[in-house]
Amino acid sequence: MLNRIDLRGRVPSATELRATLPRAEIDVDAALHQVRPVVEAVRERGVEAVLEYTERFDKVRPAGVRVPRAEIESALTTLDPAVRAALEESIDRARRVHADQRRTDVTTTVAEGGTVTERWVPVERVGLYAPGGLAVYPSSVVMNVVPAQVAGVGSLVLCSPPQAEFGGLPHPTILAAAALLGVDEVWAVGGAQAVALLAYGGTDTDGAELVPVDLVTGPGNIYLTAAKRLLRGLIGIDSEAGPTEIAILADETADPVHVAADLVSQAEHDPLAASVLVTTSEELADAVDKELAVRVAATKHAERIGEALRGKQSGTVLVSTVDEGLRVVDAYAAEHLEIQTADSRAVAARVRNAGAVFVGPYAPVSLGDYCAGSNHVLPTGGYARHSSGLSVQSFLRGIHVIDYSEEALREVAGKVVSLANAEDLPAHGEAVTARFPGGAA
Ligand code: HSO
Ligand code: ZN
Repeated sequence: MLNRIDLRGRVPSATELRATLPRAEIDVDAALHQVRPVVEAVRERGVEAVLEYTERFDKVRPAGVRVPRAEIESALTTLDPAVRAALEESIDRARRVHADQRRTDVTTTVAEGGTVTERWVPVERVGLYAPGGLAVYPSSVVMNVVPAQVAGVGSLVLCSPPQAEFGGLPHPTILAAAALLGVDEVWAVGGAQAVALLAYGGTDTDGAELVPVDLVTGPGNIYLTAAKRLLRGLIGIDSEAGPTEIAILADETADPVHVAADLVSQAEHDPLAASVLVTTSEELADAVDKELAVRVAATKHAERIGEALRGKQSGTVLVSTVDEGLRVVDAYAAEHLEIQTADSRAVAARVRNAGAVFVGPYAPVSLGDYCAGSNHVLPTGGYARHSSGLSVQSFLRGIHVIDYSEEALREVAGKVVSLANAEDLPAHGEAVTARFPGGAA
């Protein structure tokens, strides 16, 4: 079922590997052309333009965009108790993990009387996005809101697309998750319109104000990503999210049923999702293929899963050794990487590039999607080579505070002057010597 690439005995360099390995081609730049007029219209005409695009793209025209508080609260009262308990568990575990990510301010005494402090300050106002589309993601509300709250962000607004079947409100489970997390500002807007509204702000039909945000985080489709790329600078963004990916590094000790189930699980997101198996065992690869055929036929979203698994972005890579496998998965830099080998902990410890690593037979990606406590907003498309997933850090800025006494400045004055002169910027040096009219030395 999966395309097969045989690299046994001839694993190429990391650069060549990047070109060889299966990967979806997502052309965000092409989407920019479609998104630019939407962003412009929202900048010029605010909510009026938002409602027009909502009607066109979401096939519903709500009376307004801001979700009334009563709707958020009532979504919680109608929430299935089992889902409520699961969301509460997910929130609790995520809060515990993210609380440990908090940074403390650090002061370095560089010279006597001279200190530099790195002060961590939360971003003031943040817009969080929870997608609709093929599925609704209350879990993504948790994964965005928890680190922002732990970081101390004072003002949070959640956007999620309106759903025609819920009278133009976001999906009730999204609203219920917001209620559980204590988020009371929710706007029913999706896609590029949402990013534009968050960036420029706007006034709703009933006069409610959306105050522009400083940072937008959260995954979405290619149009949302294009809008983030377009508006980056005016707002900060998290890493651009592409279709989800799972890579599994497995040897002959792996259970083909587990491997197949996990490959299928992430393919469920999107026909463009990537499921990649890297294995030393041809027998395992064959057994996984067999198991995939059975599982795909039996599961609910067989059509998009089949498309994702057969797509050129998915496949099996055969390697001779686990070491070679590590080179392959490092070059691929998956959003999610499972290690299903003998001594999986030791192998996992050697991984350099991945959004998140899942160790051994009992840590499937679905656990991380919902209830491990880790964050599921992770770098895709090879971005794991240079970026991290969402964390408390994503919502903080480190400000350097420089505090020098007269004596501490005097001591280093000559060095500042020398460097200023070397750059032909003598006024820089003069800003120091002006403080010591009798000479610094
Ligand atoms: N696997 C997705 C997150 C998710 N899965 C949400 C289910 N719900 C991207 O990490
Ligand atoms: Zn998932």
